Amino acid sequence: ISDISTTVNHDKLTVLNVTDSTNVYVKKNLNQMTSGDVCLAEAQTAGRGRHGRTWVSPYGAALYLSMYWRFDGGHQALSGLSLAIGVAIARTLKALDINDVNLKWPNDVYVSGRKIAGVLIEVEGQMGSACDAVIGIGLNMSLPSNITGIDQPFTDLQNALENVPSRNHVAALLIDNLNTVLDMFSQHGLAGFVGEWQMLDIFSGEQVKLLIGEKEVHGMCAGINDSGALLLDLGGKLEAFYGGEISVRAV
Ligand code: BT5
Repeated sequence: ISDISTTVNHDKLTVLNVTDSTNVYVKKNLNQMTSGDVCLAEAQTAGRGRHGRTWVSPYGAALYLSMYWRFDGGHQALSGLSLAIGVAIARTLKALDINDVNLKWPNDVYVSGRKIAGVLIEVEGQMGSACDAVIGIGLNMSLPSNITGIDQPFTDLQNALENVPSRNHVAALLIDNLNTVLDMFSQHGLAGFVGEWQMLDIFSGEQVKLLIGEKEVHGMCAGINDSGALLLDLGGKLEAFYGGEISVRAV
């Protein structure tokens, strides 16, 4: 199978057969990209998660998608972007009639308590000036039953639905939702998505522990703010926690 690149109404769609990572492909071709351009692949040999983790990417079993978007406001214009992208993925799953969809701060998408999709956003550009964002999404469709290497509960569309829609259909829905969300996010930031995100929050109102490096903080999940920080109720006092190397666990 050969790689294909097509451009319709300025939207470029590149479909690769096997690549290391669709995010890497977009980053290598930044100077040919305009906002909304997409790269898809059948398989990734070095699919990446955050903080050097691996995204298991078997052939033909999932969507491996990266969208390019240019932000004029510099890095601070991107705060909360991964949460807005989570909303775009949740809308896509709901449009496919999957109801038990949840988001976990900052970037995981769950169906019936199992991870179905992840988001990796990589940003290039100087502080303070316009920057280039590569928004990578892995969305499991029909993973092989003997799959190994995923060290947490996971699922795919095949598990969640009786009739699995075509990958093209899912890709088109996702790309449409991403464009809608990114158009609004570029103008108004995360504010317009906070309510929807909180409705989907897997830990809403629950006691959790945050692991911040060596430190642990216990509190009750109280949603997010307009910058995308996680709000924890620490016994009557709300505290905001910003991204980086923080993970949230149930207690
Ligand atoms: C993520 O990282 O969830 C971001 C994943 C982004 C993948 C896309 S695919 C297209 C684009 N190109 C890339 O190279 N990457 C992006 P993180 O939150 O660090 O989660 C990683 C963890 O998820 C792993 O440590 C495993 O526990 C789990 N995991 C790995 N592969 C998985 C899969 N296929 N399905 C569900 N969970 C998986």
